[in-house]
Amino acid sequence: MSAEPTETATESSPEPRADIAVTGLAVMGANLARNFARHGYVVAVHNRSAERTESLLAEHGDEGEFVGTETLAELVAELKRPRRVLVMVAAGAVDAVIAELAELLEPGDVVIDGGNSHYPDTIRREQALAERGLHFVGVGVSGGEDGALNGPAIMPGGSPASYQSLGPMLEDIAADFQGDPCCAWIGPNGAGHYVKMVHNGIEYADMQVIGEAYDLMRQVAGISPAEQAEIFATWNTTQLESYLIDITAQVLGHIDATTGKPLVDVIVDSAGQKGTGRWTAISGLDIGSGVAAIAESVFARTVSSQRQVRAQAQQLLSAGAEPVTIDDREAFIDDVAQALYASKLVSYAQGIDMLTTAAATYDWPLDIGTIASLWRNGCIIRARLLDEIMQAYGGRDVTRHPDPQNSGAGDYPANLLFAPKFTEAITATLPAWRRVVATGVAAGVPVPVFSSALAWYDQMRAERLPAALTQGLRDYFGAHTYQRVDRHGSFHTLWSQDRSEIEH
Ligand code: NBP
Repeated sequence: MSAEPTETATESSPEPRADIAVTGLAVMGANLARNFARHGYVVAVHNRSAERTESLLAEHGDEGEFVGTETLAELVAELKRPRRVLVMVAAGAVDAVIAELAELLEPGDVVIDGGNSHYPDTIRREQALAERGLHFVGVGVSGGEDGALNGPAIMPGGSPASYQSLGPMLEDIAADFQGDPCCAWIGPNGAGHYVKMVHNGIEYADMQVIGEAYDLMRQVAGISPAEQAEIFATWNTTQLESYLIDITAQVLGHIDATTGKPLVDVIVDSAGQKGTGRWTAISGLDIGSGVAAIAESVFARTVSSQRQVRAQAQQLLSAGAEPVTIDDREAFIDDVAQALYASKLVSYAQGIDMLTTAAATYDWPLDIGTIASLWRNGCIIRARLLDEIMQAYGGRDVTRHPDPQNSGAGDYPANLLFAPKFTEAITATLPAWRRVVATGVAAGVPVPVFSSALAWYDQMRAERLPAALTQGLRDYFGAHTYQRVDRHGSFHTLWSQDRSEIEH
């Protein structure tokens, strides 16, 4: 769209003319505002401190039509009806900003929270605003700074009615994959933020398994970061092809200008986290979905950040491991690639299990095929695999909203690994996957997610689990009862008496 002069609030036109407003102009808000403007929308912008508004207008005002404002009241006054206000402020400020906006808006208007809010907050906020006749849309946005500007993956929750008004705009600014926008209505209230949270949980696991592959190749086979940059670049032409594998090649190949060492060697080995991985693990426990590999990847970051106690452990705790030698380097590299792929598949299988379990828990009509389609581009976990997952779950159909209480039925595989393509794919990795985990254990190189994913796989396929013994123990100390394989009912053994069995 042609550049037009920007205006300040004091010069604003009498008729509201902005299509959308953005408040909160830090990196994400400013880039989303620019993205809307570049797509021809008139964008009213506001930030608590005016400097950010001024610099957005000064540096990027020619990219489209912006209307700068200094207060939320001015911002709202610039908007055409129904008013749509995108809130992109830090998590702690969301409630206060929404409360102020709610006083300024009218029934039918739409408040959009595009930050990484926790889904219970989104459920609460949606309910509170609905009571005032306002639509509240919790939107998951993935793709970081670059995605926000050039096309993120967008996961909107909220009412279907709000999507009618807002959806086309979001689809315009989203990334696309072969013509499909990476944006579709996810489900009511907190569904969009929930799906974004699970996306982030998978992202944690994805990054951790990449780290474990790197660490094994480095520590066991002595493969340098520069050599690994080549290996990861090659992997990016295989079934592992993904954004994260691509940028791994770039980070590993980068040399620190100050020291001349690989950059990865001068970065402190303590990983940060902002909470979405932790929320994913907690939600998995809350709703009863076994997301052990995802949770393990969150714990791996936590352990990495315990630097003081790690320093002590390095002094006090030995490996007790024999040196492991790798006779066939190429075969080892190939094994690691297989283990990486298998662990990644398990992470996705666990993430999808969370979605189907959450659908039933919160009564959200989540469509896995469509959700996978949104993750094919724009977001951090974009990967070749996502297109295949989408196909395994019936392809993309934005009109399909499965019965939340029965979303494992019909054409859906009850687990990702039950889709024939993935059953076959994971089966092919098994010998290599087991060798790699065994090598890590033997060498004392930690592989928490490779091994957790394999343990999950073996638990799922096991004919008998030691849970039977657990139940026996629970009955012994707590009279918790157990069920029998040969009869219906609940039973208790009178452990402290004659050890006869009674039925409860
Ligand atoms: P930040 O999360 O860093 O928040 C900064 C913004 O919040 C500024 O506009 C700031 O205004 C505003 N703000 C604060 Br702090 N306190 C406020 C208050 N009391 N009232 C009004 N405004 C207030 O911004 P971000 O990194 O752009 O992220 C925005 C959201 O998007 C977050 O929820 C984040 O988790 C999410 N997200 C970020 C990424 C990413 O890659 N960064 C990706 C996906 C999602 P000020 O300028 O006056 O201080």
